[in-house]
Amino acid sequence: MFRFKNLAFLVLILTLALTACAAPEAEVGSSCAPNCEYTDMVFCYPQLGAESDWRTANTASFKETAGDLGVRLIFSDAQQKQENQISAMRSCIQQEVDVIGLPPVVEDGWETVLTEAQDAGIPVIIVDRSVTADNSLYASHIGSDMVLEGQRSADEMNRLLPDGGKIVELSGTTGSGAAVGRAEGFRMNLNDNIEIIDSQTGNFTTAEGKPVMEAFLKKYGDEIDGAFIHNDNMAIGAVEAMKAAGLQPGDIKIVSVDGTRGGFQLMLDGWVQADVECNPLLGPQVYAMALDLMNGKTIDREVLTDETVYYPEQAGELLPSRKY
Ligand code: GYE
Repeated sequence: MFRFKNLAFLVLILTLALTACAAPEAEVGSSCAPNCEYTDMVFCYPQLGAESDWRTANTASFKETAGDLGVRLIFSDAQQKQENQISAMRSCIQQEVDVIGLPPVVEDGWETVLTEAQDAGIPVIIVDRSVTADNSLYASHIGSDMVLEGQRSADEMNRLLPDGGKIVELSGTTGSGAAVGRAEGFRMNLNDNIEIIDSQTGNFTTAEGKPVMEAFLKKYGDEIDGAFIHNDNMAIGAVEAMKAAGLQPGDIKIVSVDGTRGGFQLMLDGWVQADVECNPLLGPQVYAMALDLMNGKTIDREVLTDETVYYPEQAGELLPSRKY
């Protein structure tokens, strides 16, 4: 009896010691798991800004889908400032939301706030652009393969300038996953006889794209054979600058990215020769994954959007049915 008591005591002490040493685990599923429904979900989306038509369509996708499904959406607009996104995330953590979707304005600097979310047991889905933080700090990434978009853009430029030439690059927001990936992929596939003579950011906006192209035209005159432009909104600005400088459609071959209605119109008017698709309509997919996370289901750690390239010949037929 005495011996048994001793053994039981030892087991108790060992159990307590082991529990105390165990690493803290992220919460698995919500209290409604495994039967959570969309109407149980509070979803936080600290949107990065409203810089482009792509972004407007992305925001609409999250708002409309939330309405359709009955998800309670906490939405904010960070006006392209990382510190605003971080404070919006902190406010969502305080409100104990179920899941956070983060479209990060830039790649770096997310470790601290992602750790805070993890410690609070709130899973984060990185949406659209990527982060450099270790992937143990977030649940998954859903978005486009930006490197592939850059490679496709280079393939088009190679086709448009078979004898080589000089090109300029109008890049997206400095340090953003979209700009970094597209620049990298583009350089991977670009033919050796095509030289990138300059590269400047237009921050993904029409307003900033225009003066960048104006400056390129002033500096290089008719030396420029082509332009790789990281999104359609900057292409709209660049074309305004080209028109003002007296250029005609096709004088400078343009490859753009996104596939928005604005980009399609530029193709119809002859200014853009290829538009590499980037799909902003991610709401349904992201909410479905968020629900799986609430229900404690296993999810894919990386989900890349299936995309294509659009050409001027298709633009007229497709434009009326384009959603963004
Ligand atoms: O291409 C651009 C937007 O991150 C993929 O951001 C997105 C990019 C998109 O401003 O238009």
